[in-house]
Amino acid sequence: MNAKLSPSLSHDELDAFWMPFTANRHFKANPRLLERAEGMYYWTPEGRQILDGVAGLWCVNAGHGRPEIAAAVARQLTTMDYAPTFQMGHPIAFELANRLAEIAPPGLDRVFFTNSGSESVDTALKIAIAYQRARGMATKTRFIGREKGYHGVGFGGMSVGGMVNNRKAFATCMVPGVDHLSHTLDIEHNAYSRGLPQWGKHMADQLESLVALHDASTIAAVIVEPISGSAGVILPPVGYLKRLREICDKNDILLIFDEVITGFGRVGRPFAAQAFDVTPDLMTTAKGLTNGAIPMGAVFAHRRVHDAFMQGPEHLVELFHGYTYSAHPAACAAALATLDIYAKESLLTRAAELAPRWENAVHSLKGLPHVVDIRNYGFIGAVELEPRPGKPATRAFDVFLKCFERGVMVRQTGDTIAMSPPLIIEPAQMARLVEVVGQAIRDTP
Ligand code: PXG
Repeated sequence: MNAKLSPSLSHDELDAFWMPFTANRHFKANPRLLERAEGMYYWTPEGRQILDGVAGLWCVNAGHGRPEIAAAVARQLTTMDYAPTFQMGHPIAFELANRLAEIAPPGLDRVFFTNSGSESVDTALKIAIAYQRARGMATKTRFIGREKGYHGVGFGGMSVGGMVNNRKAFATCMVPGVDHLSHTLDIEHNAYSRGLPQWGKHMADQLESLVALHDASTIAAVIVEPISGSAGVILPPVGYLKRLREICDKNDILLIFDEVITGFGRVGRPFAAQAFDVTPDLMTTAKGLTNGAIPMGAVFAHRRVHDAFMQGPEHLVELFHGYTYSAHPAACAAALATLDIYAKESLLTRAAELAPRWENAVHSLKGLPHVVDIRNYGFIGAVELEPRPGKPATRAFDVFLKCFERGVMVRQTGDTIAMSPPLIIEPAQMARLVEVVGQAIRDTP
């Protein structure tokens, strides 16, 4: 344990780390430090126990501190710390790709490794463009994203994403040729839906309008999160994703599902594609792939997409793309150990079994002051609060802070409180999580 990470960490010691997606000045005036983690809990340097209501950041699906993962990584690092995957290979990279293909949606059995969700998204976008060119459709270069979408922070992901604060400072640097569908959040029609909202399938028809506007011959791919996470948990209306699939098929456009948060059991199946019975052509993942223990991402490509590249002279590189750490041995070891845990403990389907209980727990917050909507699916829950007039996001931020003071970690985004616990959560912990969130909402004016 790091002796310096103590309650007495001074303000000066906090300055050097420019923290990501953080109100740095506020944080450094009121630091919230985590020092140790096991199972469903974190502990602060002062020894306070914090119930993890968000699986770290939607990634620690099997719970914290799994010794099997630590042992596999340690073993791998002492056996072979690093090996390149450019024109070379190591056995566990192939083993992992095969294991992932086994749980993938039908046909998505070709796997490209990255180090994060953002890299997975940019990789998928590049594969989409290069695929269209490889099959002689080089004019198909546009992307269609969606408002409120989050696809990481690379230039590609930012451009297809639709979260204004993530875009506005970089507005002049957007990838050209991107248009956006409307988001599907409609509280007026769908407030307090349990699971997927019934209303709103027709919103997918907007894709027809965008195709008519730009022409199918210019569009490479549509990218959406099956369930938007970062924007505050936005669910697809029943039939919406199927309709997107139909329109993509009709117009020869690739469909990319960004499953960075929905992947690896979050929605009660290995992937949302299976939960919603809609198979994309490309699927981006990260986070739960290694239980958050080692950074890693993976893009699943349909075999048809992959095979379009496998032409021309065999000694030539087919896709000029990849990372020094693609399929890093330590990450492969972490992912294999994680998949073993998921299989042994049936974690990839546990959220489906416990979804009714989770749904009831989350919806018990209905009727509390300022609550205007509650949304849930699998082990995902969100409470939407009415914004304070002229001060958006401050109410939910105060609720987040109160929860942390009282021993529960949730995520705040805008005026939404999001919950996405490790998939090992027990009913008593669900009750505790929701009770603390409820009390914090009651006590926040
Ligand atoms: N796609 C999706 C759908 C994501 O949710 C990324 C891509 C990017 O992944 P990396 O590994 O590059 O961060 C994400 C990341 C939140 C939250 O509070 C969600 C993410 C990251 C940080 C916070 O909901 N998701």
